[in-house]
Amino acid sequence: MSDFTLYIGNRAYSSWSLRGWLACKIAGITFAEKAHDMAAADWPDFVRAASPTSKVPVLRHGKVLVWESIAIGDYLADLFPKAGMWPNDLAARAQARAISAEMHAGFANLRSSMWMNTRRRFPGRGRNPGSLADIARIVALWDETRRRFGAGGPYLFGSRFTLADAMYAPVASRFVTWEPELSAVAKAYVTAVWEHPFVVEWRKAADAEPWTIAKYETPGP
Ligand SMILES: N[C@@H](CCC(=O)N[C@@H](CS)C(=O)NCC(=O)O)C(=O)O
Repeated sequence: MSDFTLYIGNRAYSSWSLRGWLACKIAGITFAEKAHDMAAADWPDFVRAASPTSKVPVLRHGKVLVWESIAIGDYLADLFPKAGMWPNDLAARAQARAISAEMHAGFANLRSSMWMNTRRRFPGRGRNPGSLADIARIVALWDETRRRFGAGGPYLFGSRFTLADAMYAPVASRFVTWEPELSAVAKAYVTAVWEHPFVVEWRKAADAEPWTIAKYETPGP
């Protein structure tokens, strides 16, 4: 039996859950998934029992509990150094950590105006000065990272899908849903992430999920 359990919310909407789940997949571990509907009446009980912050994802590994998506990635990268979860080259690794931290800490306007819904398309919606400024910064950092470190493959650091890609996978999903204007490099990167086998597996599981949350199902005014 697996010694790892990952607690997550709705696969269609929970972008942080996707990041933690991708970290587990990149690490190559076998893990149990405990998913729960964030709109269910007993969600507060579920999340309070699972997580010290009442947020998901949370990874339990035996007696070790790790919360915060970025910390889950780092824990697994320390545990499995051969998995290559961060790039090996020091400059690339610094870039990967910096852009991952930037994602973890920022882009609040994009996150609130263009939420993740892997099942839906709202082309052209969600655009406002704040979300467009966040998108411009993300496109700039993707363009720069791909140009400096991306040779040899379609991901931010080339052929290997790293924790930095895991951090930005929900953004790629948002861009599929909301279809903002993107550079050619950013468009190609979105397609590569959307078609990555781990992301396809997550999307299929999201499609099969019986839960919907009404406020994430329409694009708003
Ligand atoms: N900074 C946290 C964010 C986690 C987070 O906000 N998770 C959301 C789901 S995507 C959550 O659990 N929200 C609790 C709730 O809605 O009750 C991380 O990186 O894991």
